[in-house]
Amino acid sequence: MRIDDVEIFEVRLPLVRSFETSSSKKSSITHLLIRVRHEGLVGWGECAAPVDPFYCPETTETCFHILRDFLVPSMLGRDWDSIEEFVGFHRLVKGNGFARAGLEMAACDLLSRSRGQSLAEFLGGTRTEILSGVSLGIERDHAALPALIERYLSEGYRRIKLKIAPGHDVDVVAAVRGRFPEIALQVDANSAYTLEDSSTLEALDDFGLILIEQPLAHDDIIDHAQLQARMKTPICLDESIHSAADARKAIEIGACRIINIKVGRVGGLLEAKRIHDVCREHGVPVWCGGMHEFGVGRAANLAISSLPNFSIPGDVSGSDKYFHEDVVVPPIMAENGSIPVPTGPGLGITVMEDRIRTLALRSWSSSTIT
Ligand code: OSB
Ligand code: MG
Repeated sequence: MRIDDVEIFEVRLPLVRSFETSSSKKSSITHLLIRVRHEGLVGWGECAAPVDPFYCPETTETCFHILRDFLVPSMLGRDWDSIEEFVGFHRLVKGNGFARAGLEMAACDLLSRSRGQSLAEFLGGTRTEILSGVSLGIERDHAALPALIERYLSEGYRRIKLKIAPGHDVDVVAAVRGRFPEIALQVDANSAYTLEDSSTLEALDDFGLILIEQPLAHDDIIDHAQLQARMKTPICLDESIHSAADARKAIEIGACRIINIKVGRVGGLLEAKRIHDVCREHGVPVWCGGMHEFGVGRAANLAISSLPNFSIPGDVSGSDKYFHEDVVVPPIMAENGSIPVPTGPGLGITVMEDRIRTLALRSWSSSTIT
């Protein structure tokens, strides 16, 4: 395989409902879509870094820079036979997982398409549908939250995730649990607390939560291990895990009992699969997190979620939870809290290329490299 040219498109879609976390508030999503071509075959990838550095250090802008100036030039026109070999072209690039993942996703789409395989098959997936949950942002209007939860439950979603932040935690969880005693419920702090807040976090043990996601710093596992030793509720790490080595260390020191895998955060599908495998060896379940992906990244999330150890519902919801109109057809939709894993070649979706070209706020083509 060989990639002859690459195009990058910056696309913004308004969110159906604005989304607030302990670290940011958004009413639209801006991601990079990456088109790679080999002869008559096209592959697509999505770079799902946020516009701001409040979830992780990368942003849309850093991804554009790293792709254009480093990742694309180091692989363009070179031959490769496997994804292992492809990612090897970028082994000197430190960090920048979202940028690497976007290009690797396009390469995986291209390679699996050329083999007539679905991406899920290519990755060794076994599930034909994935269990779907929803992630709800911080709702300042507390009265609106029950109706919102009711709506997603009635649509069949398997579990509800609430964002928490200091001053918006135990009371909110207690109210939701009081109103919905039986539902599968979990919370995500996006690293808003420190060990000094242990008593607040320990109070969350009373609500039968499936897990508490990333309560402490984005770059910590040591304090998480201390906190986990004091809490019954499993800690799930998101921001702190960037590789299979990170996952192994976090599990070995007892920093978490569950891991959230995001393809972008960990630098691509290959590393996501390695994390899945390490967790499986240690008896640690995983689930697929989300970054409000468009249909391209969402299709990749479905493919990785088809691996056997993705045994608890993830944050990959139907496209209609996020956008009025997506960039792929047909839009990826949940039914009764499940989403079918695409079976067509590659990502198994049809990318609306004309729409992407029309929407692009900015684009770049490798054919401009001289
Ligand atoms: O921490 O899981 C997170 C969205 C953006 C950045 C970080 C997170 C999230 C979500 C939304 O929780 C997940 C989704 O529905 O795509
Ligand atoms: Mg999270």
